[in-house]
Amino acid sequence: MTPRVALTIAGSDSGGGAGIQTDLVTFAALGVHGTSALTALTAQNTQTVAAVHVPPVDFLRAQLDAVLDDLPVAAVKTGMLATEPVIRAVGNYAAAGRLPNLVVDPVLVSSTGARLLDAGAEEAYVEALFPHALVITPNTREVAALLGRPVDSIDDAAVAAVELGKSGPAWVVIKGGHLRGAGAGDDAVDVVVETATHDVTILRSPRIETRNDHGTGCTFAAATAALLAHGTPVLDALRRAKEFVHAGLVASADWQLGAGHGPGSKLAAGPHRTTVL
Ligand code: PXL
Repeated sequence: MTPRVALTIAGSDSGGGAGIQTDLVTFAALGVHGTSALTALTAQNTQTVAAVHVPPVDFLRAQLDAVLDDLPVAAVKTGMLATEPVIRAVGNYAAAGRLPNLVVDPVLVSSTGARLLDAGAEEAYVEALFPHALVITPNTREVAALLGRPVDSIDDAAVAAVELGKSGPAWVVIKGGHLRGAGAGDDAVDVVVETATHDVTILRSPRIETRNDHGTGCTFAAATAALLAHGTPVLDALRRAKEFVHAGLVASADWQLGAGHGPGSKLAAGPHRTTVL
């Protein structure tokens, strides 16, 4: 049997909590062969991002060509894109139709608060990448940066999702993990809007109190891409991706790794626990 193939275009997190490392583990846990194109390398642990190195954009293109010219990539996830030229380069591949089932996680800051994107590059996302995305998955802080206003409630998120949909993605998911109260209660609430219909779906899972939340956004987007690579319809893929993240957070809630935001598990759910085919 030939495995389905997914591609992550993202940065390396040396601490293994987020980024490429998380994406590849998530792909494997969901029964997908993982390929990768590295946009940036971070020197990072659970407490801090000490340094960032961005290889030349030509080298990113070489990685993308090597993967896409040879392997049957069925879904793609983008994570940390670091600079405006990187966002625009990836946008060109998407515009050429080379990045199928594209899930864009517009990573702006790490959970430790370090900026992972050049100032001003938000505009490049809206102009060059969102128009070609099947799904975009900003969190509320990223939406605030993209739209220039805060998102404080589920209603705010639904309105913001419709607005972001105007830039072109077929689906907008606003991850409301940081929303407290305001209809969220004790749940971690995500707001999903299908751009064509404006249909709103609320995804809920019980909030897990843990400091091991590093990389949950990456895991959600990577799991969505893996499930799309299996041919799962978008809304099902999003629901199962959220369950996958939740199962990981439960499994690793008490882990003692590092002194800061520890990584969450990506192996608590997988083909043996969730039906993906
Ligand atoms: O969680 C966002 C993220 C994505 N990619 C890389 C990261 C982080 C957060 O730290 O380091 C490489």
